[in-house]
Amino acid sequence: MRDNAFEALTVETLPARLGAVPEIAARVGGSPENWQVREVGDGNLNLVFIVEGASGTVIIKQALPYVRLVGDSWPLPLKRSFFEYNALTRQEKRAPGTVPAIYHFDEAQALIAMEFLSPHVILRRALIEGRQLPKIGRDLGLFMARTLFRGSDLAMKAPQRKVDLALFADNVELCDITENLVFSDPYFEAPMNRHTPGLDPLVRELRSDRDLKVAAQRMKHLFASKAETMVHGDLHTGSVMVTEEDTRVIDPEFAFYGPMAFDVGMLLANYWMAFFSQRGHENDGDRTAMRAYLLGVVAETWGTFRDEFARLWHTERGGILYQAALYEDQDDGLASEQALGHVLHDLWTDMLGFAGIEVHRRILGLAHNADFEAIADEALRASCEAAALKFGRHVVVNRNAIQSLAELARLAKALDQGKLS
Ligand code: SR1
Ligand code: MG
Repeated sequence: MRDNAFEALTVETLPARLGAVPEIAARVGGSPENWQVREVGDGNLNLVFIVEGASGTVIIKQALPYVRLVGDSWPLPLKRSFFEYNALTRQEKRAPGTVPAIYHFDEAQALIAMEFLSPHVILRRALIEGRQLPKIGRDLGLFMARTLFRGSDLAMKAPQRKVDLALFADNVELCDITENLVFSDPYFEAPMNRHTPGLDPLVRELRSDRDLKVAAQRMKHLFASKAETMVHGDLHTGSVMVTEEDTRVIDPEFAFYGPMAFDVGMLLANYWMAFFSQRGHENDGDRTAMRAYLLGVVAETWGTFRDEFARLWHTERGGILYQAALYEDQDDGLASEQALGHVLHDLWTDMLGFAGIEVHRRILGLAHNADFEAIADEALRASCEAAALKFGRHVVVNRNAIQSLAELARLAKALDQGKLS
């Protein structure tokens, strides 16, 4: 630690190593040898410690030089911590109060000390347990509209945005994970893929589905080339912590300049997957109300996102795009509305495309969702996953023709009830 060369923390070494950092020592309090330290990381990539002392509790997140899920055979640069830190600070400015407070960042140690959120739990866990969180639709819709709009050429000054674009362009390896794991691997027999055995016939069908494979690559093309705003980059329900009253977004290490609709599509896909997994969690009671709640959350999230985006369009459109000089300043408000309509329409179709792909990769690729994985009965799990896969296929292939979320809610219910093959 003296020359500050990277060294992974352990429960045993953490107090001595971080006890000397004033921002951490002051928050935790007491003497470091009395700190209670637990490693609780259950994600795919990093170490996460809860450090408790006489005055308080702090989270220490440290990147490892490899993918934790796979091991040191898959190296991954530590700089992802730098991107996470920079994304968190921008998200806090653009959507205050929606991310954990940051106390300290050590780039060489790839370490971020941040607020311990309590009694928050991971949203995915809460949805698996059947908890209905009343605020997530509104909170996450606002979070996305504010961070995505305010990080784009609709709002930022062009020189500042270009500096940020260049900064996040170096997050090459994490983009590469998404480019392969999300957009390509699910559609062929890639070495790291796995799926529930009962899905074999459907998986063969999907992997030989020409329209689907073309649509998936259309979406990958957009992901790789539409450098529109700073996206979170991994906005699934495992990246959200909740209580009944509070919603916080965590883990933006995949942040980069990409398409706005990527975050929205990924989040909605994870709600839909939570919907399709409910049949597998009915041991402790019927989940009909939970299913209705989840479809309501999809609608509320999208509706809030769209309305807040429109509000920002009317009040904060100070960037180089769709300048007021051409529209409102010439008393041509209708032109501004027409342009907004086009932008929202593109967001809608792109959101649907990204959502369908995200559903597929969580069932066919390397990184699965606990929503389905926690279903012990393999035949039941395959049946839930099959309905989700068919839904994902419909959404991505027909994204230009889908008119409403109500239409998709009807489709989701019919597939879930086995009324469509
Ligand atoms: C190898 S990383 C697999 C997945 O975990 C992260 O949370 C991202 O979703 C990534 O795609
Ligand atoms: Mg993560």
